[in-house]
Amino acid sequence: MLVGAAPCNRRVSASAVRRTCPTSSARRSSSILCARNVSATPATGNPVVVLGGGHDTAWGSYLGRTRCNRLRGQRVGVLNLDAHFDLRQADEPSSGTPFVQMARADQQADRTFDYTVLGISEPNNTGVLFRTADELGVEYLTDEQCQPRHLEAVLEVVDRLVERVDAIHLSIDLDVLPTAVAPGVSAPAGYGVPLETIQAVCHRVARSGKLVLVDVVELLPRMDVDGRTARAAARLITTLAHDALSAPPTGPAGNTTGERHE
Ligand SMILES: [Mn+2]
Repeated sequence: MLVGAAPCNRRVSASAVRRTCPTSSARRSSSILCARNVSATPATGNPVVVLGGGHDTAWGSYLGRTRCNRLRGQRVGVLNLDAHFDLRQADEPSSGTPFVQMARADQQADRTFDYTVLGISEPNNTGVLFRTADELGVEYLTDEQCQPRHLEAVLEVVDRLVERVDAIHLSIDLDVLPTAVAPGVSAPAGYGVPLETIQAVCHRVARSGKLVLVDVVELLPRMDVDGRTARAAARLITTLAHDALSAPPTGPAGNTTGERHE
């Protein structure tokens, strides 16, 4: 199932976009709408794909999945493919805060916050963000550590996550990809993680049978070149849908039907 969120339609400086787009009230209503749609889906066990919008979309996804009966009592791991931690401590929610919001909410609800990020760009995350990540026990690899020559090590991180959780919430921020592949984002990457690595990670997660929720965020169509960012996103979604629906059933969190959906 596909769920859409409010599109990001302005481009100023990268940091400003991440703070201001969309507006706070639009962001709140978008999160509520997204949460309703995600929580209302279903018992089929097939993963829900949420299209952003800014990365604040992930907070709506979180609200939805934490209200979903099928996931009650399940340990859900968050895997974020992103150049940024998005762990900014701020009073106002934004595209820079969704994962710290999840950490706080999990703590309040006595749930484990299990957060892994692949593709961190060291120059684009502050020292405070690295400290916050360490305090929260976040596992991460930098963009340099995610180059295809290190693929085995990257997939080991993914396998460890798959092993310790019941279900996976995958969040894909398209700014994790190199600018040449994904120019249509609010904060294009100067270095980036090649599509080859991201595609391999998507295969591995989807084939685990534990994928329940996917966000694909930060697409900025106005700045895209020949639709290449949208095409890369579409390819990843196709991979995830195909592999997840072909994966063997894994129990209550995963694809319980075991059916192949074309
Ligand atoms: Mn992000």
